[in-house]
Amino acid sequence: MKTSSFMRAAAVALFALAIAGPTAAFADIGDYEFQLVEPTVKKGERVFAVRLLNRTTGKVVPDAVIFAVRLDMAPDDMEGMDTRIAAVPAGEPDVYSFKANFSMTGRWRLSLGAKVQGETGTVDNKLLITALK
Ligand SMILES: [Cu+2]
Repeated sequence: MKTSSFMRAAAVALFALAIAGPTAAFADIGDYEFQLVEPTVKKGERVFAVRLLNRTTGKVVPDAVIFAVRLDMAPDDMEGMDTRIAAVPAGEPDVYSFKANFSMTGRWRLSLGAKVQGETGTVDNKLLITALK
């Protein structure tokens, strides 16, 4: 008797969790993701853009605070080869634009740290940009 009432309580609790899960409206910082507008650039000093997507809603988030940016050639085993990167006014709506000198062709790693309004924690993404000839 005792066991079966416990099992029933557990089943009810699981059922409640199953119901609450998909409908819970809590966004998680892990639901946000930076994406490159263009995955490639031409070698040299270039402006490029990223957007921040909320995967839960499918909407872009234009008002995050990007507090850390680094661009280096770690994907091509040149982690020490980093380049200065500066935020510039966005050329199109809902994106974050940056200017950097891609001094070498190959794969560059863009590391972005950002805070999203109303969310706890930080978005910490790494993106691959390929510099072409
Ligand atoms: Cu390099």
